[in-house]
Amino acid sequence: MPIDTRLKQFETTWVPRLNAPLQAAIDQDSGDPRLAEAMAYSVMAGGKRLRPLLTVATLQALNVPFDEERDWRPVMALELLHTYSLIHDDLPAMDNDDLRRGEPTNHVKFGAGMATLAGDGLLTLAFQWLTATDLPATTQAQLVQALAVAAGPGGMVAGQAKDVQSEHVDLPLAKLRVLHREKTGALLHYAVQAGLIIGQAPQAQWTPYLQFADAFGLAFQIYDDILDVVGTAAELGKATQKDAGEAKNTYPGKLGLAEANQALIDTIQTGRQALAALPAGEGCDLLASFFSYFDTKR
Ligand code: GRG
Repeated sequence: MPIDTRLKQFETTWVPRLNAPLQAAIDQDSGDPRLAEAMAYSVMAGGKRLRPLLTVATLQALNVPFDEERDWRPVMALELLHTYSLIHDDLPAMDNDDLRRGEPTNHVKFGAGMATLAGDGLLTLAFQWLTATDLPATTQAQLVQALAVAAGPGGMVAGQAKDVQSEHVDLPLAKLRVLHREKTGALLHYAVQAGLIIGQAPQAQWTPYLQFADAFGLAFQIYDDILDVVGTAAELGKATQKDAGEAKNTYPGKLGLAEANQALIDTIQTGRQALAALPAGEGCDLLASFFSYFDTKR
């Protein structure tokens, strides 16, 4: 099966299944209707669910069946946390964006105070959901620890702090890499790690999965930067070197568009090589299919 078909089939099956209980679960766990509305507004706004999909795919690669009752909340916790990061990133005090996924941002709709609280609520609820499960207590503790490391001041928040400080600074590529790894890569790393923890895979088996996750995270960042420079995927062929040069703290800004594209291709190759260490089969092919998110045909 072509890898993009495999990914599309996986999304068609799993995105509706992961989404179905969300609204009711957020309502049930919120003590204030307006807060619940603000939280659900962004969670239900049409995100790709990339991170929980990676967790479910990792469980499939481990041949661990998904138990709705036990696994849904811990798996979706990461989507709550990801949504918090987007809401806070859009706030007037940060990027001050009016639109996200083509709709008014949370603070435009609910005001900056309520948007801040919606983000706070989602961040906290994520950790509640990691422990709202019959998984063993040690597994729950591992999930809490790993997500705190990925999302906190040693991970995503550190990346965001570097981003805030570098607005008018031309970063060298090595520093840009660290910023991206923390800001975006850490949560994608955790998405796969969560599958390994929930699936209770022995740590001796983790390395190729996490190498795949880190290659995927880096490819995601390079691709996001390329799209930032060239606009939509349909316009990829039309971007010029001048466009790339104007976007300073991006991979195309540092490397030029052609070299950034080559770095994307090389990174995908590294991720595929990591997966080659896993037992061949459906699960392994499914993880590889995630690379079809990136259009490298330029
Ligand atoms: C505010 C602490 C704090 C952190 C914010 C993740 C982040 C840090 C900011 C988002 C800025 C941004 C656009 C980063 C690029 C990578 C990224 C996270 C893109 C959005 O992820 P997708 O494509 O989004 O998975 P959807 O909309 O599908 O959920």
